[in-house]
Amino acid sequence: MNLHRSVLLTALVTTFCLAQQPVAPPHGSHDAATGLNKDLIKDITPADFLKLGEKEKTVVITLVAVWSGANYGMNFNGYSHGKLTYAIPTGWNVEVRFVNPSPIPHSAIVVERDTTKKLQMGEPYFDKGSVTNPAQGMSLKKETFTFLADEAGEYALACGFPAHAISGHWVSLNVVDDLKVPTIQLGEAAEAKEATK
Ligand SMILES: [Cu+2]
Repeated sequence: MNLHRSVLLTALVTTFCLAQQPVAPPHGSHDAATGLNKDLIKDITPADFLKLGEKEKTVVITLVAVWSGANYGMNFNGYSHGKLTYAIPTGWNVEVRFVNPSPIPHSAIVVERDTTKKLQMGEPYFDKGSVTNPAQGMSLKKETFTFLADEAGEYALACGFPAHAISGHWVSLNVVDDLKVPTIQLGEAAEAKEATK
């Protein structure tokens, strides 16, 4: 190979390599390995998973998809297969702040517990009990929805993206008569903790 060709080849290889570099996002909080936009969750701690709302009989649930790598990212707040349990008194308003910091689409929808065994979640059990388009999912985004938990029963906060719930992408939601304060139980062995402001 003559010098000319060698220099040209080096230049081509260099250009190719530079083209393969990930483009830096404007805020530098984008994790190149996972694609997570950590800006979306930087202020969220486990204390935010359940909080009392400002108004009477309102509660705020923060539900983060891909909180960790658990269950291949198909978790909410780090838990899958119903192993995080929310209990809400019947007749309370529930505000769900759903966040998906990952580029993989996920969503959130309230369904009856048994529905999580299906491939498709269908319509939310309670009126307005899901993000806008749960079957389509959303990535690198957040959306809040509020519903009235007006019927006691065993439900799930599930991912509505096809086949995610059956793969474990759901947590438990119980609507309970005669309960005074909403509670959260992080894991089957843990004690249920009452919501505070
Ligand atoms: Cu999902």
